Amino acid sequence: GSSMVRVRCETRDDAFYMRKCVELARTAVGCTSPNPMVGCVIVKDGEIVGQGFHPKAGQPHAEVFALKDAGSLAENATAYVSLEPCNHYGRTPPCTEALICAKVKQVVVGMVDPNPIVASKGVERLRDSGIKVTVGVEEMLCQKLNEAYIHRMLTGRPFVTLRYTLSFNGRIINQLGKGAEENGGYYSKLLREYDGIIIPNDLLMKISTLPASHETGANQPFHIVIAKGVRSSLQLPALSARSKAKIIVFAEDDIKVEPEMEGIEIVVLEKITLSSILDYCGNRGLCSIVLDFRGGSECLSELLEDNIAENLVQKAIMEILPIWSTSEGTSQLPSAWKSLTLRNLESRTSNESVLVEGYI
Ligand code: AOF
Ligand code: ZN
Repeated sequence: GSSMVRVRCETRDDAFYMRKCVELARTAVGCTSPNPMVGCVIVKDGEIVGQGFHPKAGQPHAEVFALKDAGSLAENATAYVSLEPCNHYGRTPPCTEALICAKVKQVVVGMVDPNPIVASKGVERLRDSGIKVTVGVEEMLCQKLNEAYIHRMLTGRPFVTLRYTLSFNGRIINQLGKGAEENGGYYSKLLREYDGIIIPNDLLMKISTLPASHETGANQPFHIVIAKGVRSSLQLPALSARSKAKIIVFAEDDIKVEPEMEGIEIVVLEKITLSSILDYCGNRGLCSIVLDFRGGSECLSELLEDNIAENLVQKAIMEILPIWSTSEGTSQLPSAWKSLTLRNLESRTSNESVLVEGYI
């Protein structure tokens, strides 16, 4: 009999190689902060001859790994980078010089680096040395990849994602959907991706361990504990086996935190507000934070009630569960948010739940 052969043809244009860069960059998800995730491929005669990504702040940039991988084949090749190559001496030397030294003939850039010490200077340097530079290929994809990094570069504050779970009868509840916290679950992945998670003190009593990502090899987020109204001492739940003791406690008094652990940072503020928390965390190098809104937390409701809180939150993730909740407690977002809508909605459905996310 005859058999049919299907060949999937993918046009290998600039966008194709840029998507490859983004894919490479994402291999370091959760590991690069406060630096961005960056991927780079070197292409010669339609073939990828070198590739690399930025693994971690302090380590070489994506371009350096890709050029090393390509070796002498980089000469007269085209380099694709998801972020503008840097032109400054930071923890590592400038990537523009590495590209010039390797004699690449063209550089295709996903997006300009919002970092004021780079911003377009990398592109200028390359052009001045006679390299052809194209900017803005798959730009939206590259921006989404580093939405947290970009936000902190532009505002000084971390990118904040509000997360909550809705019941069938439309209440914000405390529990999460089945599997959400396990390896591969959306909550576990979220915690791998974000630098910190805010935990209010009135939730501490209801949980046995501090939340952790269960993804293999995941970096764990800072636990940002809000001890609002706590006057003398605060009892922390156990750290889960995967957690690291990366804990920042915000208090309004000189409180004692138990159990005593090395590395706990206690920050005393005259008045705890979402903006004061975010200012501190932004300075501290955190680029992204999950504001995990659990039903029944008055502490979180108060934080979000703050008049300007709505401008401080960039994204919302809602998990909708088919269960009926009879528990008392907070069931609505603060009315101060009434003028807001969500943009660019995306959803995912499983048998157990629906996940909806959108930008504020
Ligand atoms: C690139 N390629 O892969 C990355 C870039 O302290 P450093 O030396 O690592 O510099 C950090 C800054 O460099 C960071 O804020 C951002 O502007 C840029 N990151 N640039 O060309 C990369 N990670
Ligand atoms: Zn660089």
